[in-house]
Order: sequence, then C-alpha cells, then structure tokens
Amino acid sequence: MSTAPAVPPSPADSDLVRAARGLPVDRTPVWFMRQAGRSLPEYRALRAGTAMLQACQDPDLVTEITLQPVRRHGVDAAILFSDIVLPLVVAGVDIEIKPGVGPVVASPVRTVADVDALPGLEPDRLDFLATAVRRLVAELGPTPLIGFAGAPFTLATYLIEGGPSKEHARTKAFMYAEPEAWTRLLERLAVSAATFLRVQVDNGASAVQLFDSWAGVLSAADYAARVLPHSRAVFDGLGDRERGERDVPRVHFGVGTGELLPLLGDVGADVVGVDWRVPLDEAARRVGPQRTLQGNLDPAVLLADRETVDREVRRVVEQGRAARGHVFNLGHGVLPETDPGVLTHVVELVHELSQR
Ligand code: 1CP
Repeated sequence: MSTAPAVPPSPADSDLVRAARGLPVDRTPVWFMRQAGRSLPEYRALRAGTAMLQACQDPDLVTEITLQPVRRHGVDAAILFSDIVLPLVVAGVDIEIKPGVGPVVASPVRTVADVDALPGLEPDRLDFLATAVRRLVAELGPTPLIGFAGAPFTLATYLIEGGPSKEHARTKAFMYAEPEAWTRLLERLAVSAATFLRVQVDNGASAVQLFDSWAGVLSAADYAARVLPHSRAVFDGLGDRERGERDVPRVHFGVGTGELLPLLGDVGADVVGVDWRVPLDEAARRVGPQRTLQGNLDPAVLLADRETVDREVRRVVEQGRAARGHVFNLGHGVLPETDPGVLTHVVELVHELSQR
C-alpha cells in the first residue's frame, strides 16, 4: 500500500488542461460555448428581471449561472458567465445588451476623436469579477474554470457598427481609411482585454479563451497585417510564460476562419477553436502539429434526430484524433432552442467514445 498522502485532484491535472497542453488524457474533455444561457430553464428563471449586463456584474448570479451547466451536463469545464463587451461597459462606454439582438452601442466609434475619447479600463473596477472567479474556483474543485475576453477586432466591430452586423462593412472601411486610428483603437482594446484576462487568471481561472468571433470576414493578408498583432498583444499581456507568469492554456477561436487557421495559432494559442466548416483532420493539417484543436460539431446538428446527433459526434471524435490533442465543443455557441437533454447526452457519448 502506498503511504503517500492523498493529493486532491487539481484543475491543473484535468483532462481539459492536459488536452490543451497536448498531454495524454483519460477521456476527451468536452464543454460547450454558450453552455450557460437560454437553453437552460434554470438560467431563464434566475435571469428573470435582471438585465444581462447587470447580471454579469453580480458575483452571486455569475457564480450560480456559471455552475448550472456543470451540474446539469457534467461538462469538463465551466466558462465564466460574462460577455465580451463587459470590459467596455465597466470602463464607462454606453452599451446595452438588447434581448434577442445583442450588444448595442449608444455612440458608435466613427472618427479618430471617438477613438481617443474611449475610456480605459481601471483594474480596481473589476472587484466583482475577482470575487466571482474566486468563489467559482472554490465551488468547482477539480473542474477547471475557463476565463475569456473578446479579441480587439471583434470588439471593434461592435463599437464601429454600433451593434451586431453581418458584413462588417463600416468596420472594414474604417480599417482601410483610418489606419492610424484603427491601430490605436485595437491597441486600446488589447490592453483592456489583457486586464480583464489577468484578473481572471490571478484569481484562479485555469485556461483562457480569446473570442475573435467575426475575424473570418477578413482576408488572410488583412488579418495578418491589421489584426493579428493586436490579438497577440492580448496573450502577451498575460505575462512571460517562460518565467511561469500566468502560464495557463490559451484558446483562440473565430467563426468562418478556414482560411485563417494557419495564422490563428501564431497569435500565441495552445488551442485553436474551429467552426463546423472545416473537418478537424483537415484543420489539423492547416494549424500544424504544435496546437490542440477545439470543436467542431455544428450547433444545428443538436436540433436533429438522435441518430444524426450520434453519427456526427462520432465523426468529430474520430477526426479529432488527427490533432495533437482535442477538446470537444460545438463549432459556435449553443442555439437557444436546443434541448438540454441532448447536450447531456453528447457529453456522455464523447466520454464513452474516447475512454482509454
Ligand atoms: O456559457 C457561456 O458561453 C458564457 C457566456 C457568454 C460568452 C462566452 C456570453 C453570455 N457571451 C459570450 C461571448 C460573446 N458575446 C461573444 C463571443 C462568442 C460568440 O461568438 O458567440 C460574442 C460575439 C458576444 C456578443 C453578444 N452578446 C451577442 C452576439 C450578437 C451578434 O453579433 O450576433 C449576444 C446575443 C450577446 C448577449 C449574450 N451574451 C451572453 C448571453 C447569455 C447573451 C444573451 C443575453 C440575453 O438573452 O439576454
């Protein structure tokens, strides 16, 4: 019999963190983007009467909403309940999240002067975040908490367009017409994203994800020259990994990024998130052997019959074996009309298919 004292399992040894670092795992870890949210009746009940951005700043609500999908589905990670626009809101930018629409900006950024007038994010305004993360880490025990922030480009689309948009034409026009103001805007957004992430890691988050959801609207050349350096600055802002500063796995994700996949890892990520458009074996070729992949079941598949769900989950698990490591996820967020029972089933099936 071993006499070594029992060491409690730590999130640093979890399958999620190990897969992200390219280490062997017991089972393929699985979590879902937007796993907390409108697909859960317990979320709708808790959120009733509280505006989204108010809920994000209430440590009790953040803790409870973040834990809901972990309890219900047995996912391998929690993701902080927050929003990519929150650092801007906390800094004092007038933004509202309109139900059924998304973030709406009262005074969109349209000129150089607008860029210069944007307030910076003071870390001491993030006490609510530090409190929520510390509570969550205590409650979660061995389950890792993923912290996140919005990447500079995707945040810039909301600031410039004034709200959700499909083509992001105003954003691109600003990028081409005002290159200096563009650089200044993305630099400032990178600083506030890094501040937001540092608070999460310093209080115990085990991994971070940078959401550049709309980067796929750019050509690879524009992405490389005008966006990538600013996303890299966010990860660099976490500190010097060689010296062990905030050395947690970094995930980088965007939608429609098939053409950008070779670049996405270069930003400083351990894990590249892939949407459903590119199969994971092909994505592994594009990203290269130095990165783990995350994804990539089409969220719409979860609305289909059970046979289709099972077949597609099997395919994703199989194709994920081509990567140095695989974190199972959807290719984008859970659709609100998804039956939560199907999500629980997917977690069980991924675990069963990947059990060593
Ligand atoms: O469980 C989780 O995943 C954590 C919660 C989370 C995350 C990671 C929320 C809560 N928002 C986000 C990130 C986020 N927010 C992204 C990146 C991820 C993605 O691509 O989906 C983006 C683009 C946003 C912006 C945003 N906020 C939108 C999209 C609008 C558009 O342009 O299409 C929307 C609808 C919101 C509101 C929002 N954020 C989160 C929730 C639960 C909601 C809905 C709130 C409500 O219905 O009142």
